[in-house]
Amino acid sequence: AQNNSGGTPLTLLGLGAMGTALARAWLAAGHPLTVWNRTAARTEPLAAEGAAVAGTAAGAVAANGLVLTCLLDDASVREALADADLDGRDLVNLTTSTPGQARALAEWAGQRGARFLDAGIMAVPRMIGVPDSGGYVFYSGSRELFDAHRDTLAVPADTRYVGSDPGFAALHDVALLSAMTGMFSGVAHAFALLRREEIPPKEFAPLVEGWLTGMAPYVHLMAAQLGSGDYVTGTESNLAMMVAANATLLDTAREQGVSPELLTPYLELMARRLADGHGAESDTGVVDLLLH
Ligand code: FVH
Repeated sequence: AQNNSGGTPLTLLGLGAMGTALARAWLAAGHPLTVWNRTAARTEPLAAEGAAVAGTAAGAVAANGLVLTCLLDDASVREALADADLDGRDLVNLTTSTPGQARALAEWAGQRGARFLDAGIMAVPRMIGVPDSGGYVFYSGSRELFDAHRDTLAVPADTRYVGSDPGFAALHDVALLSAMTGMFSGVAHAFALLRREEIPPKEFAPLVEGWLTGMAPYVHLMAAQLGSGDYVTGTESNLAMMVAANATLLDTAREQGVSPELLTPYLELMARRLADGHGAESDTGVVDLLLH
């Protein structure tokens, strides 16, 4: 049984995997919590743990000044809030969105009299409410709202405020998710290369982890080069060498009967940059090739 005295009361719309983890963290920290979920059965375990259950999203919004949404996507947030009176509310959207969707939602909420923060959760449910799990949440939008509720927002995971532009939390979130997607596409290719050999994936996995961890600090060289516009200084592995080595990556994929489709987009951009006369640079210039 949780102690729900003393904490800021709040409302949470959405009790999926992430919403349920968030709800449990706030209940455990003593925050009176009102919940709503489209499928009512999902509220039952939370009710047993002390949450108040609202029958409608509008009713849940009416219950507390601080309202958080953790729903599937932007469309579900719009649908859930359609009939709610947001006047005087502090609305925090923890749903993964695009920067444009977050900015539009901020404008919509502002027109209805609410202060607004958008958020991007950099954690999976098991990390929520666990100190030092490494999880955190990006926030952007109303600084006043963030400052007023900073302690409450910090209950499920650490907070990082990234600016008054309500699109910036989503932008940081999606940029990190995109980096992760690229990483896992490389990992999938690596496992495929070994798939038909008698090399146990379990033995290879620590090598992948160690190699990626060792290479990760390279992002700081890229950042420094993007900042200075000088893509040569600090370069240890130049594009001319890397493009030559890329042929070996493709030949190995062919030998192992593995499709190169996860690798070729990046390798083609490196080759284009080399063809444009940047052989002495690192591959930082690929960033510029991506801009329309
Ligand atoms: N789970 C994760 O690992 C990631 C970690 C990073 C952040 N994401 C984002 O968090 C949002 C919620 O994710 P989730 O894991 O809770 O997602 P589900 O378990 O699929 O639950 C979805 C909830 O959304 C409700 N819902 C869906 N459509 C509607 C709608 N049209 N109107 C109202 N509610 C809707 C759904 O309700 P129900 O199906 O139970 O009736 C769930 O409550 C998400 O943005 C992730 O990208 C999670």
